[in-house]
Amino acid sequence: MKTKGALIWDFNQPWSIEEIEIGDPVKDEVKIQMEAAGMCHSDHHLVTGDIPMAGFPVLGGHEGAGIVTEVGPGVENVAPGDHVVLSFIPSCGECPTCQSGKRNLCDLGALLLTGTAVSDGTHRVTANGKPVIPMTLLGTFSPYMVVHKSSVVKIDPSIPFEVACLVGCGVTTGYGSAVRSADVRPGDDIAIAGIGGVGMGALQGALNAGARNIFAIDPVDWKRDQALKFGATHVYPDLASAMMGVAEVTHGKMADKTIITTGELKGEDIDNYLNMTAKGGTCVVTAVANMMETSVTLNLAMLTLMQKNLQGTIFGGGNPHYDIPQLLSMYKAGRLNLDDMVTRQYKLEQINEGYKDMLEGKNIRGVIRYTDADR
Ligand code: CXF
Ligand code: ZN
Repeated sequence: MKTKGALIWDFNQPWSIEEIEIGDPVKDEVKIQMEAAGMCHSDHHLVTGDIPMAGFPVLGGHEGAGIVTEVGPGVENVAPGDHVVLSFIPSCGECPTCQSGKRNLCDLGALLLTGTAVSDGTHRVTANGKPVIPMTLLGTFSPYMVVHKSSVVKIDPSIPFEVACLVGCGVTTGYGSAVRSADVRPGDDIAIAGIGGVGMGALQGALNAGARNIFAIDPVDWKRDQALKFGATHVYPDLASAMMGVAEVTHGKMADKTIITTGELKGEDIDNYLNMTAKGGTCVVTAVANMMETSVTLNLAMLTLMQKNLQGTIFGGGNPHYDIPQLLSMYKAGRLNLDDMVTRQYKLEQINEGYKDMLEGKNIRGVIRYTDADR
């Protein structure tokens, strides 16, 4: 079918809304009418080239929620009419890694940046006959998608789409960074750097896990106010002031766990984050740096002598097929505030405005809300 999508054709160019063609679902594929798509910082990483996809044009978007309209043969996890969230990481449940329990590290993840369909290795999306690379095998910046069943998670239909889409990446990544990767324990002091969709997910994870102090670091005044509203105990505009504040509050112990959820990460910052972390503590690296960056500033002796852990994480170390419905059930039970994380809603045509707002720190999360007028 012909539809439209937000594409980028080269680095550092604006998103361009253009006609695209999406193939019908083949074996193991699901067609979805999209209702909402979250604007995560990682889509902007495609624009800057920090995360390069296999080529151009790229169809953006990896946070989304919608309604299944059609399924190909072999699809049993969802049926037409089901409400679903797209997981930015596929999780097949069958590969050796999934079988070992590491569902966020599914072997299908190898295809994440290639743009070729899991089912048959071809391109499901084209523009003027040219293959289009959908972000993380999805491409939620289009009112319709055809994707592999391993990226599709059925949800409770009573959840509004504009909040449901957040658990396809940001919230689940942040929440899991706290409760799984950092293993926040009751009474822990937690530092979180970067208060966007991921950071606010981490903050809520730390809160629910029983953190004592939550130190939120963000240069934007309004985001620090939001962090306090969501349960942070102390806020700081930058690393230097946070270092002094955390030292004072913890009497020099520092944060048991530090979680880095900034939009951009530099190798030279790592030592500062480890200095903010207590001896025996864990620094969780959730933020994504430029893929070519290999240099890190790190006092190796202190890493050893203070017995610190430096822990990378993707999708919060969780299982999309478990965590997505679980977090939405917590939202429904009033234990997870997703409503206040959706700062603004946009039309697909306003995507560049949405990303400008994100870069200016105006949004915790901006969400594209599709209507019939988009289709
Ligand atoms: C990213 C991680 C790197 C690949 C693209 C998606 N995660 C979420 O924003
Ligand atoms: Zn994301």
